[in-house]
Amino acid sequence: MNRYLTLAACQTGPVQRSASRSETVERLIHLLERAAKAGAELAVFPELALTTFFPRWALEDPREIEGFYEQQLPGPLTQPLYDAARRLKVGFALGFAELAEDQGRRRRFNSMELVGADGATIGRYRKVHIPGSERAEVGVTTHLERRYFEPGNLGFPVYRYRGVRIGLSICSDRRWPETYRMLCLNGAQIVLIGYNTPVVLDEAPAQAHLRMFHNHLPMQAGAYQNTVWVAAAAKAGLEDGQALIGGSCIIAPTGEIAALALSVDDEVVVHRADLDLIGACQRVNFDFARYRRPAEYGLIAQRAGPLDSSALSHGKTS
Ligand code: CDT
Repeated sequence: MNRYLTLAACQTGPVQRSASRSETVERLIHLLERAAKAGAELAVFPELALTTFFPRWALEDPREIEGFYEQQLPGPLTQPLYDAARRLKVGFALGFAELAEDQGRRRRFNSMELVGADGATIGRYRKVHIPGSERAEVGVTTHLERRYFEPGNLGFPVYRYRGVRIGLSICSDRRWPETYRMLCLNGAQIVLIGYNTPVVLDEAPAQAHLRMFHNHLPMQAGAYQNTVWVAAAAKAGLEDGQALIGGSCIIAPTGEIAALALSVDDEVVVHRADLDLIGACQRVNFDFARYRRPAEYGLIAQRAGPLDSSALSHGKTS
């Protein structure tokens, strides 16, 4: 018999700088209620879901900067979301800015927490691929994530939720094949992703029309090549003057988009994920034991470098 887990990608519209944590948490609870009503068993919220995407600014005031981070999850202002998970019996993954204490040193990570249907924390992921710069260049609106976060140090952990193996990943991570590869080699059956992607990056304005294509392309490829379900939630819309793409979606191990958000506002997309599709897709294309050729990959690695006609001649058939 097939096994299923019903997934919800809970996209949010913009979270303006003026919004209080309590207001934002109320919005997230409302989305979780909508997800539960649609039959969802596990929901994903965006990257940095509790605040505006503050790395768009070169902030200087340490107290102001600290206000964007969570020192404790759940804390007094976020506890109602964890209570809602328990009340609704729906787990969630939540992106947030993490201020961690490590051997007397304060460390900042762009993190995502997985919470069970009982409202208890299951585990955490810290974003590995931190894009952008540390310093704003004059005349260039730079994506400044490296000013605020260090690369994650937890690797690519996989956690169990209702017996299903769940991996987490954050925004820029979704563009890297390594993310899906590592999570799936670690056993993930579902990858949950949160993101904030500007429509226009001043470093690459000519690619603005490709932003949605480049959003879905790596997630569909990652799902297909690793035979995994992907659920991805955007923070979308015009946030503090910067437009963020939507396109939240649920992607099958076939690489097909099974459900897609249509707005750039608060929206829930739901799909009942058939977990047996993972094995079916593996058997067709990626049965490692039968089809993988690690010895041949080793040869290719040795040959990498200046083009060598003697190496090429090995491949000749005549
Ligand atoms: N938040 C995040 O990682 N955003 C990046 C865009 C900036 S790349 C300089 C993304 O991959 O969508």
